Amino acid sequence: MADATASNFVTYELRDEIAHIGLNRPEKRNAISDRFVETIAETVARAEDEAKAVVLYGHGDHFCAGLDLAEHIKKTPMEGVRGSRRWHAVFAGIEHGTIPWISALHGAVVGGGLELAASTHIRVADRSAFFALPEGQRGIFVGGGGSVRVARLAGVARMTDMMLTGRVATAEEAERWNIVQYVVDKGEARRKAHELACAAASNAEISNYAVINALPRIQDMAKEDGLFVESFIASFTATTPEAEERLRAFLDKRAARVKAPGTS
Ligand code: 1HE
Repeated sequence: MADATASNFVTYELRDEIAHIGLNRPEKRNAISDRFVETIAETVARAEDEAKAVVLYGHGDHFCAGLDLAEHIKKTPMEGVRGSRRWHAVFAGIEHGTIPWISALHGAVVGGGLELAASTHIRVADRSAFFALPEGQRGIFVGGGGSVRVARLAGVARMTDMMLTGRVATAEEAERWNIVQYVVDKGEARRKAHELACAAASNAEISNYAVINALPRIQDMAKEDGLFVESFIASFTATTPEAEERLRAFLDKRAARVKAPGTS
């Protein structure tokens, strides 16, 4: 059953070992305040304890309108730095945790909402989703990791265009720009995200950990360093008892084969 946290900013529900985490401030379009960030942090910790994967979605008509601008208006420069560093820490707990996160996006995926989505590992958008970085229009800059994560997904040129001109991308454009990996019909994003989360949750935990932690780090390494690290991770994962059992299951014809698309 859905279970709202103390502050009600986030709902939490465990389905088939998949945590469904809902941003729950629809009257403010799920804009993220300081308390809201702390609630997300608590929920990240709970999911890490209980779930094998997470689906992150927004209640109401939008995924997330980003930073709570009403709260931000009164901040000193140092409060702004601390706030941004806190977002970094909480979002890093998602990106570099131990389980995969799939975001299900609809409506506005804007500013800090896009930064939050960028810290998840797979993004599914329905056709109502739209993507923007209106920080320049608000007189501010990305502070939730966007200059690192969104720039790595979409490229600096796309991000610069979005930030300088206020360009708003459709779900289809966001897929072409590598911001999202799947586009589905309106209302279908959470169902698709759950299906993907179940697929990811059926992998060996250590492989998932390696995928979500090693790939982004290796991408930042020099080629030879990346290859060196890859060998160690490959050898470590392949020599676990779970890998031995999974490899044996395949050879004994007890495990599913890879199927060509469109075949059953
Ligand atoms: C908010 C916020 C918010 C809505 N902070 N209160 N983000 C933005 O610049 C996006 C600002 N929001 C919008 O452009 C629109 O609200 C939406 C396109 C997301 C949705 O439009 P709509 O017509 O459905 O809703 P609305 O009527 O604009 O907003 C409903 C209420 O939510 C309204 O409050 P009310 O008291 O008048 O009912 C809005 O003020 C409130 N609301 N968005 C506070 N963001 C770590 S750095 C990250 C930097 C950023 O994220 S910058 C981008 C901020």
